[in-house]
Amino acid sequence: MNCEDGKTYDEPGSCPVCNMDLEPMEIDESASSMKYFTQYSSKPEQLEAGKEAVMSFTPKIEGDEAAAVPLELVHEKKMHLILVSDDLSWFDHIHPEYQATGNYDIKALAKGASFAKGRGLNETRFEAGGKYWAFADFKPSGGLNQVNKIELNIAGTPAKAVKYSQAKMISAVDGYTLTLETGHTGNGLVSGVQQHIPISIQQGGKAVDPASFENYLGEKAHLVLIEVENKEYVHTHPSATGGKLDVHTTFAKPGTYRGWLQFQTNGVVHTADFVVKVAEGQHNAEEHSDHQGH
Ligand SMILES: [Cu+2]
Repeated sequence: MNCEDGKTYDEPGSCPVCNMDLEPMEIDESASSMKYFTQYSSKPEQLEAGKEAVMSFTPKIEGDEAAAVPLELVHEKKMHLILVSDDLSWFDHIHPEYQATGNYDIKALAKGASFAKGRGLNETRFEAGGKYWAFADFKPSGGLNQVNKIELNIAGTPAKAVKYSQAKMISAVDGYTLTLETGHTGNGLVSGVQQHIPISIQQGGKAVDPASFENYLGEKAHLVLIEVENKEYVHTHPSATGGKLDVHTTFAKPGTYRGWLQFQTNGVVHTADFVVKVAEGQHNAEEHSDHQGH
């Protein structure tokens, strides 16, 4: 089953909190049984902080590596690439550009070089050395959505690692204050069961209805969550309902997740960041409807 945000759920029905219907998925059986991976290469081979490079990501089929893998447009792009530093203090969401050679390329810019057109869609910059992760998010034609995690090692002086232990449910960005409201579930977020997180938005002390947001890549908002230890990845699209954003997602594993919510107003993309704690769930769907506090 999947909900309109494209996330998959084990059970049919609707969300017990906001009653959003979960729709059955249409999948091409042969394409969905294939195993995909993303081949990665770069020029130069060793990336270096603050130095220019071209990085190539190529979707491949396991056992049939020579085959071309056509991708479907998902949220206006064929491939979404999430880049994070290993400590998850740094985040970028860009869109590799298709090349005639079959790979999808991004450019790492040199220190001081300016991004094309304010912020190039396929450009990033590694300011510090160290370990990074790339998540290539794409959907082969007729197949299931894929997320391939690729480790990147950047030469150069590393930044001081940030440790995330405390939850951060309120985020201020560009004059907006966003609050993740998980109080209604009583005991916070748990793994293994679909969770509903309403997000309220304020600007200058007044509530802002996310329905007024411009569409950014076909959605009112995009939320990426990555677990700090195992780098478990969740990409979801909150819907704008009743003056708030509604996140519906299932965390496969418990842990501490960093979250980045992106939305657009007046032509500018804003990124609000969060830290979310997810406790080990009982894998019991009944728990979700428990509105009792402690
Ligand atoms: Cu994207």
